[in-house]
Amino acid sequence: MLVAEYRYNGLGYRTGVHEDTDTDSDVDGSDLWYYSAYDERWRMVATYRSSDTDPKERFVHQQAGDGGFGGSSYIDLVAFREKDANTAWTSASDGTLEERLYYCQNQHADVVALITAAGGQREMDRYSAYGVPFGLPEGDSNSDGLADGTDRTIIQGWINTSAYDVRGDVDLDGDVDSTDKSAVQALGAVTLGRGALSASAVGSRRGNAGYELNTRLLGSTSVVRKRWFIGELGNWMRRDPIGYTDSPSLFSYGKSSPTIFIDPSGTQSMLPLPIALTIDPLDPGSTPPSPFSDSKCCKEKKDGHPDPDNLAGATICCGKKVVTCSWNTKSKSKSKGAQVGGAFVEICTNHHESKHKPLCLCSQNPDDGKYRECDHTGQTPRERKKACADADNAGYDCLIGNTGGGNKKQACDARFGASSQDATDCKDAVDEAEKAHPTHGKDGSKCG
Ligand SMILES: [Ca+2]
Ligand SMILES: [Ca+2]
Ligand SMILES: [Ca+2]
Ligand SMILES: [Ca+2]
Repeated sequence: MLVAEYRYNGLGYRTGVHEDTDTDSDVDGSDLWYYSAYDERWRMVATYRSSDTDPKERFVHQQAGDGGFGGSSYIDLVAFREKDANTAWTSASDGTLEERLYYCQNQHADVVALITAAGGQREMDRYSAYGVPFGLPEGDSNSDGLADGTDRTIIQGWINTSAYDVRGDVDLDGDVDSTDKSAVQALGAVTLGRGALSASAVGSRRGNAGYELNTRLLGSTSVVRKRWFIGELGNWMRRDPIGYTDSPSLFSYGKSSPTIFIDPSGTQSMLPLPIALTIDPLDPGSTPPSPFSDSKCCKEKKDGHPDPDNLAGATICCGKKVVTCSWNTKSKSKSKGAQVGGAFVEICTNHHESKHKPLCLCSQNPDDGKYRECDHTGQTPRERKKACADADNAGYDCLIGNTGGGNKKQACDARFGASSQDATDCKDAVDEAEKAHPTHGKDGSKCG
């Protein structure tokens, strides 16, 4: 007996789906074919029923960058879906897509909530590590996967005590009241829970990492471009078509670290874009530095330095981007004065590094494709010396300016009061700043 059949185009896009739409437990001539339309990035943008001329649904994806038409968003971030909701899914499209649902995806790109055009909740989902969904229907106030009488009793309790719980606030207007309860009541009983992504009335199919789930098949199988993925097994359904590039195991998913990696191509693990920008994948619980990429490059630079405590700043290549780093010089004392001293050293370090910045070039190494350390390629040695001297002078001018001019040590006394702790810390900070640039001479003679 035929359970389902599919059609693909020459590029491997799944274009046709033939499943048991009349629910008589077979797939035959009385079941409808549905056809998918794709954009140039292999994203499904519309579904057509049979030979209808109008779609039953269409999707708009996030396109961050370049005026809203760029490729900076993760490929499977859905902004919203519009659906022909006033006719049954199996009826011909009437050409008007009256229902819009907004898709909310977490930092792993899993679809975790659907929001109506009016701003209310529709349903939520959570996922196992390998993407088996746990559907939470609208009004499921105890998160057991069922929306039923028990939930309405709970919601009535919240109403009685003026308690707030977002699971009961189905219209998301900031309260739990009789309007919310009536909305839930009108839906009747809905059962989702483990393995069930979406209520039939909602009909969402986008699940973990935004993949398209085959919701009519048993289990959690997703169509992920080059391959199908089986959530319950945590494996791909077939070998990696590009071989061992991604992993020594041809069936394993996301380098066996599915909470970190995703694989929208079906051939190559990757970090979801928001994670790549905000979270250290090797320490996902850490507080994201801001801005991540710059501070990460600066941290690596400092960690890799033979004497990191004496490094006040640097101008480096972060990929192909030039980044100016400054590290508050190590304060010997924890007193307030040391912090003041450290802070102005940091400001002056920035003055110094900002002189380097426009002259720094980041060229790509043709051998390994990596970007070389910032250099002043293209400048003559004389020009390079002058640039270094300018940078050093900018730093020293800044320090002297901040300490009142003249002798830096005396200036610290003048600024903070002779023999005060603040003045001592200020002098320490100046000493540390000088030590931080042991290879820089004021005339640029030692500049590299
Ligand atoms: Ca059938
Ligand atoms: Ca309609
Ligand atoms: Ca419930
Ligand atoms: Ca409400």
